[in-house]
Amino acid sequence: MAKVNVGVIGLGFIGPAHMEALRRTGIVNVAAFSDNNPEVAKKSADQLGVEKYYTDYKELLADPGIQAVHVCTPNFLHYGMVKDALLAKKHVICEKPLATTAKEAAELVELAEKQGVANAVNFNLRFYPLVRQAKTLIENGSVGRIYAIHGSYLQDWLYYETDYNWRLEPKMSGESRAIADIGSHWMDMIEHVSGLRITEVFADFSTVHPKRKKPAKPVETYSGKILKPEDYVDIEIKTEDFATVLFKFETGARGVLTVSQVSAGRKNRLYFEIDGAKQALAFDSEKPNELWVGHRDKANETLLKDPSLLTPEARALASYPGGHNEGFPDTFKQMYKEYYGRILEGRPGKDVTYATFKDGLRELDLCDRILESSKKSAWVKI
Ligand code: SOE
Repeated sequence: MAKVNVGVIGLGFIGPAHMEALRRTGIVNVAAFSDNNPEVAKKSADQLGVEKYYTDYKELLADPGIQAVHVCTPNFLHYGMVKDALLAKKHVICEKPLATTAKEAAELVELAEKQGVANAVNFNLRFYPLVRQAKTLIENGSVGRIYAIHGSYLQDWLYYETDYNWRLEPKMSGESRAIADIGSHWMDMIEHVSGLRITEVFADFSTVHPKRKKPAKPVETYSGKILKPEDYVDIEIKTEDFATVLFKFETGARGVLTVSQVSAGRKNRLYFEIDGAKQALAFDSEKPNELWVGHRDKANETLLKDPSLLTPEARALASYPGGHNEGFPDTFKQMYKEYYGRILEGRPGKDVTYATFKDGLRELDLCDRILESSKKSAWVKI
């Protein structure tokens, strides 16, 4: 069976997650990876069972056997690497954000269209089966007119002032942090699910730790090391740990989002609730195999992920029978099945539900306006 030869650029914590999911699609050959740290590259080649690896991503892009690449490096490297990959006529999946500025993202959207290659931004959370169930219930009229959309995305991995990561440094991550890093997932998901476009935002940011202690040694995301007090240096922090955003949608519906990376006990919890004229829907990524359905005139319901009970569109994203839970890693697999399936069908990027570079640009535009609103403390139109 034909397979697409794929290369992954940048390992860290998310690169291997991409590689594992790619292998589970059954239609991709993870042919190579690159990481600029020779020790990491050598150790990873053995651990991940990938024979061919590079320490310069440009050599991977020059490999004629590589048809598609995933960019999984820190945010500030995305623009240059994606541009080089597009110029090499590779299909590209880029971890969010597409770039650190909307201007750079717009250039990549145009170049990807010119090159005629498949392009995606890794908003993988769209691919939970019950998120797709919510989307199709709204599309088929079961929810009715949407009054309001509210929710949150809460984490605690930056809870202490000694928690440190490259995402805290605007030069590497961009001017917004919590909103751009995880608020973007929530906004992408609710525009995708509801079909409504955000038209105005009012944002309030809070930097809970205006000073953080940066370890003198490099620390991988999510794998903090026990260091001694003298191993830290003080760094001034200006990006947001916590944010609330009010939304107006094109139909007059309203919304509100809370984003936090300092909420103890919430490890990586995305939650939304959509209030409709006929019923309400709620999704909680800590319980991704359940969809809550709220009613005024009868008992509320909890739909468990069971393909036989799902709409055809949602059923397509469930690989296991009812009661066999699917979660975060499966969302990558389902996204890549669609992305690479279209390539093998000879119609890259056609009839897709994954987030394209255009959607990646949308998120950067929204984040820029939210940042502007937080500075002005005023409503800002999109
Ligand atoms: C850190 O906040 C992070 O790894 C994000 O960068 C990812 O996009 C999110 O899926 C999980 O948390």
